[in-house]
Amino acid sequence: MLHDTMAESTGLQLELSEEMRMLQELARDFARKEILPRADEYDRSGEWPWDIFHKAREVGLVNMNIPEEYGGLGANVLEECLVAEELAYACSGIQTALMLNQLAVLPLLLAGSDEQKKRYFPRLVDEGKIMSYCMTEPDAGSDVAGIKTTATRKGDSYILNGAKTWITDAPVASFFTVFAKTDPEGGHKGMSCFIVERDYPGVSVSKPLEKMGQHAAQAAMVFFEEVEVPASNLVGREGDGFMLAMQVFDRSRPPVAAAATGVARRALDEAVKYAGERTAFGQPIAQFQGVGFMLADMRIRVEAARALAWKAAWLADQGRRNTLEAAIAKAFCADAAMQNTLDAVQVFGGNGYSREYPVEKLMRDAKIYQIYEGTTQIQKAIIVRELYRDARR
Ligand code: CS8
Ligand code: FAD
Repeated sequence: MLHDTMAESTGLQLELSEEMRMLQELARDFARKEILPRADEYDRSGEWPWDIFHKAREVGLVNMNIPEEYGGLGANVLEECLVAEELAYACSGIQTALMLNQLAVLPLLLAGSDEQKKRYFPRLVDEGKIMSYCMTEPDAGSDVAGIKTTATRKGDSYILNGAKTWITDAPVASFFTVFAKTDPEGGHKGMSCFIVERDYPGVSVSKPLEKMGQHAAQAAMVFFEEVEVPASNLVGREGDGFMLAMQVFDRSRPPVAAAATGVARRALDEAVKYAGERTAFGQPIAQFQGVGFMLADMRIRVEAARALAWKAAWLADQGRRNTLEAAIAKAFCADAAMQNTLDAVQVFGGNGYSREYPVEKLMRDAKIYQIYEGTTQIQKAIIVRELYRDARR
């Protein structure tokens, strides 16, 4: 029998509530006033944007998904998307640095105990501390089940040994959510998640890794050498770490897709402005069909990207499984950001290649969307897997 891939079609609610519109406007206003004017400075210095982070904390634009009872906003995934797009429009490096806590706390939100939430959330919200998400290792990125870091039970503790790499915000983090093997032979059921404090003996962090773009979002290696972690820091049940990580990605990929949409939209706006003003052969270059059609394609991508990100988020907020839609959104939005920024550089001609103009930074920043939070190839692998999962049911 032919498998009908539309059988799971779920409908769509596109209207934002009044509260959501206000949140979107707050984020847009903050991005234009506080981030946009500083983006070039942070791109050049590569410093972590503490001052912007604290201002964002004051207006409630960080730690958004932490429940209100712990001082957060209790935001849902769609609300995170609205903010991510606006902040990334101004600078996706600063946006990534600021919103990383919202990825790192997801394991606690999904599987943490009340005691863990009470112990850590106030330190993020009230004290402005940073938490990083430690999955990737030097020898295992796409292959989550292939990580090598171990956590061996010893009395009331676990002893962690291993190395993580490309950990965003690690240079400034006080806490880490760390995935490690509690049963190295256990395959997908041999992994668990832990909260590790930077001050625990045996934890060390490298200096920031040098990278192509998103310079404000520092990333580093994190090392665990005979680190004693109290058993009370196990998040969820032993052996549930792989599935927990997958559930985290279902919620974290839509906001990443939305951030990529913000970059795609910024590239469009810069290109539209420039192509309307720059003249060649006696007319604005936008009037050449070769340029105008590029602008039209960029607009199409922004529109489609946002719709996909929002749909993936909305499904998560309905408590429905969105693995397929999150992967579709992440893959499409990342490619949209990359193509739009490439096209923006093209529209700017020689000036597009200059650091004096904003679009070369956008192009450098955009590339990471095809890599982090699961590469574009991995999103496609998930889409194929989900197609056949549906068919099996
Ligand atoms: O390994 C998985 C994967 O997701 N890899 C990508 C890794 C990744 O995304 N890393 C990102 C690190 S964090 C980061 O980059 C942060 S960047 C900064 C962000 C800034 C934010 C502000 C995989 C490739 C998808 C799967 O691996 P496999 O080992 O091949 O496992 P499978 O066989 O596919 O799955 C095993 C079983 O688990 C079930 N499964 C998988 N996913 C899900 C979800 N929900 C429910 N169940 C799931 N999402 C799957 O169906 C399999 O079940 P079976 O019953 O065994 O068939
Ligand atoms: P690999 O897995 O070695 O992949 C190499 C290439 O092979 C890729 O093109 C990939 O698509 C392809 N490939 C691999 N497997 C398959 C397959 N099955 N099918 C088809 N193609 C495949 N990780 C964290 O845990 N926390 C963070 O905060 C974090 N932040 C990051 C920030 C930056 C700036 C960067 C660069 C990375 C960050 N990462 C983070 C890591 C990121 O998630 C990984 O780099 C990514 O998942 C890819 O893993 P890898 O680099 O090991 O590449």
